[in-house]
Amino acid sequence: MAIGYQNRSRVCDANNEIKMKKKISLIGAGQIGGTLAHLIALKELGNVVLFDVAEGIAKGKALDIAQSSSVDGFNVSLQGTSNYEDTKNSDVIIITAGVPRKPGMTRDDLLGINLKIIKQVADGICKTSPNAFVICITNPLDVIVMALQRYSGLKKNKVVGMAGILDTSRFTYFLSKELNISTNKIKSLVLGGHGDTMVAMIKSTEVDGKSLEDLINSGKISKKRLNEIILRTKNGGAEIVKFLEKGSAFYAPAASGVQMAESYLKDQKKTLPCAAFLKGEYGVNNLYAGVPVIIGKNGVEKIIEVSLSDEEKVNFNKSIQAVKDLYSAAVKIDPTLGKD
Ligand code: TXD
Repeated sequence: MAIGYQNRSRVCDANNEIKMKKKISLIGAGQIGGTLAHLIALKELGNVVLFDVAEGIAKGKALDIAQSSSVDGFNVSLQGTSNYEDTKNSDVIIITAGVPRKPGMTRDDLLGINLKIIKQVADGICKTSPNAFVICITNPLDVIVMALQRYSGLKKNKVVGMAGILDTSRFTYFLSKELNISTNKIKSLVLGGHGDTMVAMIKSTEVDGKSLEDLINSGKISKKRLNEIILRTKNGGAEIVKFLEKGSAFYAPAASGVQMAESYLKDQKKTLPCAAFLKGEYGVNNLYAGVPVIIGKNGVEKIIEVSLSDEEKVNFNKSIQAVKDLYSAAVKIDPTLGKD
């Protein structure tokens, strides 16, 4: 009798534990969405609802990950669906719905298709989860996250784009290989638009406490080699698309999205490079672009203005212009995006 009672109370505890957990809805259950679900489950960040128009993909991946819970010992619920009602009252929503690039396609080529998709997603989440922290990953990122905020009407500090963490992580990784040093000894930032004009902030990059400029002056790395690394970072996505042939990068993008969600859910107040809404910071108004932000329980809590060298200012402004140009193309596709 006692054993039965103990088992029953353990089951009740486990169920109550699940009920207490945050709710994270993933809109898009593809390569990144499935990886997000797995990482969130392993970290027990919250209960997962995997949403996709291809309902079978969402249900299959949710069930597959759930079946690994006894192996890895996590206790979260996972559900697959194609019904937005199931995503109701989410604490965090991470959006990857859209089509990825094919070899030879630029991120911008995805604009027309993914703009239509993000409108559907915005309609689906704005009423059911008005207070969620929404992380957008779908490309072309800076314009899609701005369209998402416009279409959904959700608060600007609760709608943010993931790209800078990924770009910075790629730059950091390439630098660590070049200098034969662990990535955790490197502090760097890649800002601006998530495209060919992204800007690696050399001035604010530190390697083992030393500035990159010091390393160049002491011959540890040549300017030419550094420029090659910056170019490889800009082409980081295309390099993987070329290898995969079908689909694009998904492990590092998913890990980057989870870092943002965790900083929000645990109020970690991490400073992370993300696509955030600028209201005059960096001289930019009324546009989403990649800048360092503090993410805590209130969403994007502060935009950090780092000092830029003259060259970085020129390159950052070029990147902002590229985002503005692409947003104008989005407004041509859907004029409602032009209204404040
Ligand atoms: O740093 C970044 N932000 C980028 C973003 C890094 C890598 C990939 N980047 C972009 O993320 C990529 O160019 C795509 O636009 C998205 C998602 O990439 P992923 O590799 O996950 O694409 P998949 O595997 O094709 O998954 C997309 C899913 C797929 O299962 C579709 O059925 C689903 O999106 N989909 C939808 N879900 C919900 N609602 C609608 N309308 C919809 N349309 C498609």
